[in-house]
Parts: sequence; C-alpha cells; structure tokens
Amino acid sequence: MIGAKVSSLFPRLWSTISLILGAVQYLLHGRTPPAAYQSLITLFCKTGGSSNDSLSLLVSLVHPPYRLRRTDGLLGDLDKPALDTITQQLDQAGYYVFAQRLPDDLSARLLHFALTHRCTVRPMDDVGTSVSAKLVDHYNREHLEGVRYDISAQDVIDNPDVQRVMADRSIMAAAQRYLRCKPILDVMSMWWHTAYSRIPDKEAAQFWHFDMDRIKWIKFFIYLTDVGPDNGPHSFIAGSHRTGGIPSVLRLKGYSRLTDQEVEACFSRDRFLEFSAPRGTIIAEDTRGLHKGKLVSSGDRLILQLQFSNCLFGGYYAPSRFSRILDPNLLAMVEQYPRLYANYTR
Ligand SMILES: O=C(O)CCC(=O)C(=O)O
Repeated sequence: MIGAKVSSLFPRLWSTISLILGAVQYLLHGRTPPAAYQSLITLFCKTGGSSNDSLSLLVSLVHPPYRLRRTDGLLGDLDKPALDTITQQLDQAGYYVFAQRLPDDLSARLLHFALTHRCTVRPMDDVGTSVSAKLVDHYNREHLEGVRYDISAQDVIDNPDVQRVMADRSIMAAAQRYLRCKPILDVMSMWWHTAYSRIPDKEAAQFWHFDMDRIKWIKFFIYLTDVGPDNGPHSFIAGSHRTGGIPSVLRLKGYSRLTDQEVEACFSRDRFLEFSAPRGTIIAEDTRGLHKGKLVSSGDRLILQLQFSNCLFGGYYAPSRFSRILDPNLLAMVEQYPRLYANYTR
C-alpha cells in the first residue's frame, strides 16, 4: 500500500529502493527478484545509464580485475597498447571489429556443427505468445520454417570448438579491460537468421533495441558465415551505448523494440553501422547501445555469441553447466579464473 503510493509519487526513488533491496537479496541468495530487475530497467530508462555506471563502479571495487599473465589468443597478442586502443574505441564508439579472424578450420567445424545439430525454430511475431519454439533435427537450408533458429545454450557450451573459444585469453582480456572488473562469461548462444520472411521480426531481434539484462556487459559476435548486405548484417548505432546516448524520447518508450523511422529521426546517417564481413570476423559491442540484426533478404547468417558481464544481477536465464570440459585450456582457465566461469561450473 505504502509502496504503491511511493512508487506513483516518486517513481525514481521507488525504483532505487527496490533495486537496493533486490541487490541485498541477490547477495544473500544469488537470485534477482523480478521487481529489482524491472527497477534496473526503469532506472536506465530514466537516467540514460548513470544508474548502471554507479553500480558498475561498486562492482569494480568489490571484484577488481584479474592480474593476467598472458593475453594472447584468437585476437592476436593483445599487449597493453593494443588493449588500450580497443578499450578506447569501445568506450567512445561502443564497438570494435578485430583484424584477426577465427581460423578457417575452426569456423568450418562450427558451421558444420550448426548445420547438423538439433535446434529450435523461434516463434515469430505473428503467432501469439502461446506458441512455443519448435525443436527440429537440424537447420535445413532447403526447407525454412522460421526466421531464427537457436541452438540450446547447453549444446553450445558442450561443443569442444566452442569451449576453445570460451577458453581464449585474448577475448577474456579485452572483456575484462572494458568491464574494469573480473568478468563473468554468462551468456553463450549460437543462432541462424534466415530469409524466411520479407518483413523484420521483433522476436528475432530485427528491430532496433537496447539490451538491459545486466548492469554492464560486452558481447562478442562471431560470424560463422560470410555476411554481405543481403545476409542480415548485425547493425549498430555508433556511440549510442554512452550515458545519455539514447535520447530520452526513445528511452521513455521503455524496454521495447523501435522502428527504423523512430530511430532514424534521432541519429545522423553516419552513426548507422552495418557490419558486412567475411566468416570468422569477431565484433565486440556494448549492446546497451541501439542494435539489431538487419532483415535477411537472401541466404542466411550464423553467429556464435559470447557475453561477459560484470555481475549476474539482472534478468533470468535458464542455468546450464558444462557436461564435460573437453578443451584442456578451458580446464586450466576454469581453475585460474573461477569467477569468469562461475555461471557454467556452479
Ligand atoms: O542478430 C543480431 O544481429 C542482433 C542480436 C541482438 O540483438 C543481441 O544479441 O542482443
């Protein structure tokens, strides 16, 4: 009763109280109450991101970065100047496209895995919420059934080639530098986008949006097929991840999908980026900024994605744990960096 009154009179104050109470519960029980997660989103929409920035500062104090002895790997040997350059561009523009690509044999094996492994067809916007994802034996390029096909997080993390990427020291180093704290690798996903539909689909993330599942995070998108302008390149608005980077007129629409027209009215043309790039390309991006997958007009696109966060406070993801660690480097990394893999080892 009192809560309802305070929340209508002082929404920002109420969200702050609910967030603090939720953070205490999270620290005690490791779970974020739904109301506190909603408050994280509400405060982002109201403050433009300064609420996330303050919380991130606290997390960095509690979990300062690991001292890394080695930072070499799939992205090359990332010495201090290289990490400085990457972090500076991420801070300013919100994205970084690495010159180093995934080795072609690794991309080829991951592509084969995604072509032969079971996956689910994600229900599209026009089918109502009662329809659930359809499990199929494998993604069949000759017989499309939807726009987005997801391979389950469990199957993704149990793949030995994915485990090699998860164990990569250079990717981890870039993530840690950007997050300014010990990172947690908390979301692993792999999905196809297809040319099934002529109109963009919200459920397949083909409308502009920002993410807000965590306090701070960074995603690595790895293309496993060549991506040209017709294959649904990942798209981003440069600099929109910065505090206040999304104008309030868009933020105040809440946590929702936005049309091209709404977004084009707010940013100059030169800020709109489409990442057309060959297979193996790795893009780091702070998806607090506005982004989407462009509609696929021909062919398809396969992505492997890693998300590193500064804390697991926030949205709920079904838990998954490694069934078996098959990559020897990953075993060593899990021992060395327990917080990094806590989401998959608990
Ligand atoms: O498929 C894409 O390019 C968009 C992905 C996306 O929205 C996300 O990972 O948050």
